[in-house]
Amino acid sequence: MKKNDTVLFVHPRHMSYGRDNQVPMGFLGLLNAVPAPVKALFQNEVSDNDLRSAAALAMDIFWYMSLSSAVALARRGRTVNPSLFIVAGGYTATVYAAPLVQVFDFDAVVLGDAEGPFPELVKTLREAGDLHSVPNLRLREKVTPWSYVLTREDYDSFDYLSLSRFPSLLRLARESHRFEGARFVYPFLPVYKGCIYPCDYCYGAPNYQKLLTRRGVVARSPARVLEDLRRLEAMGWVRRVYVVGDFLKILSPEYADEVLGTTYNLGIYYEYYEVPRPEDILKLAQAFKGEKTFSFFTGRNHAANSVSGIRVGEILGPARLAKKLGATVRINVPLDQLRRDAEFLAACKAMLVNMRGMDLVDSSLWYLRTPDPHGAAQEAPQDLAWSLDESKRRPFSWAIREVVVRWSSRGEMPYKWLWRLNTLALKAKIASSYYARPLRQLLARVLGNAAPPPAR
Ligand code: B12
Ligand code: SF4
Repeated sequence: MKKNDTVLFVHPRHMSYGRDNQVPMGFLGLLNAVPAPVKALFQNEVSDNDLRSAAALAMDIFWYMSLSSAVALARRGRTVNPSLFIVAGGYTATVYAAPLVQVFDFDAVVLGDAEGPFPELVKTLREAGDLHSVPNLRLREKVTPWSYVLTREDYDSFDYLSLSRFPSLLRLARESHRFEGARFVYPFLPVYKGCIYPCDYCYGAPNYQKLLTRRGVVARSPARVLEDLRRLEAMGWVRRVYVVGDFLKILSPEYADEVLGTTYNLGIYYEYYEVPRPEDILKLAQAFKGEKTFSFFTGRNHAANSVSGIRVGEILGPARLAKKLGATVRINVPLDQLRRDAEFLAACKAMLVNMRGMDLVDSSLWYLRTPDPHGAAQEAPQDLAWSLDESKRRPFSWAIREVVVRWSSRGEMPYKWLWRLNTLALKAKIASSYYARPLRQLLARVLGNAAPPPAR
């Protein structure tokens, strides 16, 4: 790699998912830390010329839905520019590191935390050094020691918020803050990585996190989080910040007090992983002066079940308090659980009549391939074929989502209507699933069939 060569950062298209504008926080952190000229693009912006003039192509394969697009872009990159160095990182890249370098066109995958290894990789490439000295690398013929683990010091020193190196994301982000409402583009606040809950369907769970990053929970210092919030405030155009990670529950009360013991001229979107105490709602409502959205999980998502049961009923109390404080309330229901769990279905139906003015969100479980003791997907070849296929699939709901996402980004009213319609549709889904079972039983009895077909 020559001294002035560019590293092309590309966020791959999520084939089966209409939310390409969500970019992993870590991608931005690495982009801002790389000691080389960079260009950052969404996949649909990449031209052959970009690929030809770059020395390295770096992609996140964080969510599995980007897998097939990333593989296709790597192929295109290799064809257009055979000497291009192609590298990926993120949860899904880690799990599929071996096939990505052995079967597809990737030269390297950074395993686990990349804050240390990735800038070092770029430096080594620029100096034409020996890649085997860079930790956490899956290369074609070798795995370098997986010795880098993110520390608080490194976490604090990284900048996960600056968008100056990614102009198209900056434009989208600014647009998304023209209106009220949680549009989920930017900024996601980095507070901690990992998780304490043992949800067996999530890479955040301690046993999987250990396999995929070799560590437990790591948090930034509260002073650094506070500094980031002040930075966002100073930008002027940022109306709200997204906190996806219930630090009130997962980190110490002192930590929360240090971050929230002041006020911010910002709004907040916050996901509670467990039923919050009233003070956990009040603290946030007092600290953030702008618009607020509080999101509550029921069922088997975000620890609610693995820790303490379904708790649909318990969520309504805190949700009402949040509403009273002027927040938009989102109740997340894993609709796929309704099919399997009659008790949960009954609890959800009872909840419907009590959630006036609250939004309902489908939080069905998402795909995860179990990592083996080396952090690789078990039964990798079959899994990979399945994942590639799955990440290419474009269900009908994808098309609807594409249209809706575009429409809702046009203004305040379409966005509000979108949520109302979505809530109505999901309510209807719960109610109809609830009545489908007794109806099927009745039908079976009328038709004289002793064994009714099982509920789907
Ligand atoms: C925060 C979060 C989100 C946020 C992401 C915010 C953001 N912009 O980063 C939001 C809410 C947007 C989100 C959405 C979704 N998420 Co999510 N999310 C998480 C969560 C809770 C934490 C992720 C985290 O800690 N990031 C920390 C940051 C700082 O680091 P990082 O971004 O991981 O980046 C590091 C590495 O990944 C790597 N890396 C990343 N990019 C690159 C690029 C290169 C070139 C390199 C070298 C390295 C690299 O290096 C970085 C530095 O170390 C995890 C669960 C968990 N506790 O881990 C689930 C998780 C990652 N999400 C998951 C899923 C499935 C989803 C959704 C599909 C769910 C949904 N209902 O919509 C969507 C998909 C969004 C999309 N558009 O595609 C799954 C992923 C499983 C999988 N294999 O796909 C997880 C593991 C949860 C689960 N249930 O299993 N999520
Ligand atoms: S609480 Fe959420 S982030 Fe933590 S392990 Fe469970 S699903 Fe993953």
